[in-house]
Amino acid sequence: QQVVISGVGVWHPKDSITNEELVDSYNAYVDAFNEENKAQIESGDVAAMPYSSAEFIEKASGIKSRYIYRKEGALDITRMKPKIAPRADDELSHQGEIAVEAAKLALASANVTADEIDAVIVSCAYTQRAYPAIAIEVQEALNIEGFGFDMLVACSAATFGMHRAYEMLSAKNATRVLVINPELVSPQINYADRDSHFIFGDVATATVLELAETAKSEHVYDVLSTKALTKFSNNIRSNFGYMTRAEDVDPYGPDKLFHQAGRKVFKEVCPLAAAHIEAHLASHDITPEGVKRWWLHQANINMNTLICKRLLGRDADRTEAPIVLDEYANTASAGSVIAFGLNHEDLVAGDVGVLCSFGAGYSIGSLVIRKR
Ligand code: CO8
Repeated sequence: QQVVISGVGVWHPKDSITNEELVDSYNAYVDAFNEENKAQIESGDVAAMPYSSAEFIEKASGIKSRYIYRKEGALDITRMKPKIAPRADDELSHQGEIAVEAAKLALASANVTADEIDAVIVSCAYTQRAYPAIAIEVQEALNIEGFGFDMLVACSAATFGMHRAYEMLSAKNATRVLVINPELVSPQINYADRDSHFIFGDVATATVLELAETAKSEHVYDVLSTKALTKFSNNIRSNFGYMTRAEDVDPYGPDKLFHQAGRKVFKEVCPLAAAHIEAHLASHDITPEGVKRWWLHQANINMNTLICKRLLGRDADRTEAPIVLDEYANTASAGSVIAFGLNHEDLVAGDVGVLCSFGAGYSIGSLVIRKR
């Protein structure tokens, strides 16, 4: 029973923010903060905030721009967060809406209709509520019979979601699975923190997995196997959660938003990811040289360069290891799916590729796939 990926969809909001726009807003915020706290800064009681720089951002990360679901508010120095109007219980939620957009694209790519799906997994870094599951809401919106559930695995949510789909299909618990990654991350970004204000963008991706015998699309990929690894680390963390109310702490404090020790993450995750991928390929007697395409997690261009160099002993070119960071930034778990979605149609039968995520948790998830 060969499990395949038969469709992929990438949806992004229409609004985006360039590095220059982001830095202009952040630096204006810094000026206002430093002016307001002038006396305490001079007495040494408060540290002056430093400026951010568009050149630093591009050099350190490869990011030039990012999409944002609601641009209004995010660059307003009196607000520093997007302004998202709440929706009533009987309206489609924001995250449900972007999940449906990506799902429709993936269904079209797989050449199937929603009534041919019988399981929905919504897997991403955050869900906007605990219940009812966003997946069940999407299931209802698309009129899908069967079952759905949500999963959270931060950066590896998309690959781990595909892993679960692979297992459900192998176990015959489902016949066609829709895995959706509505990465609506902008509400969790601390736009007043220069270390992280530039990192993330909003996007939604989706994939369709099924058995080879039912696949109808033009581009079908056999999933040779899946491999996962997790190792606990506090180096990427958000303490936002339902306990906040009972803890009587500031629900908007910086520790409630995304924060990280970026250097440590870089140093620790790169070797882990390279070793993981090498071992996964070796289990199929495939060497890195035998891989036609690397759809890697998109957190930082220098991480991808280093990981490819470790694997190949040389630099990978942009065709072999596509980078989408310049346009999309880090989109949590969706990065490797965007890279795959935008860069796979030229592969020919027999070409092998690796989809791999790595990041918060730490978590690493890979799929070795081969064009049918
Ligand atoms: N502008 C100017 N200077 C800056 C800025 C800035 N914006 N930011 C930092 N600097 C300064 C620093 O203060 C430092 O100054 P000094 O040398 O005086 O101390 C100097 O620049 C160098 O700083 P770093 O050493 O931190 O710079 P790096 O070259 O390491 O780059 C990165 C920083 C880009 C953060 C890099 O370390 C990195 O990308 N690391 C890997 C991070 C990573 O993979 N993170 C995973 C993210 S988690 C994820 O993908 C999903 C999580 C869930 C989603 C959350 C959504 C909100």
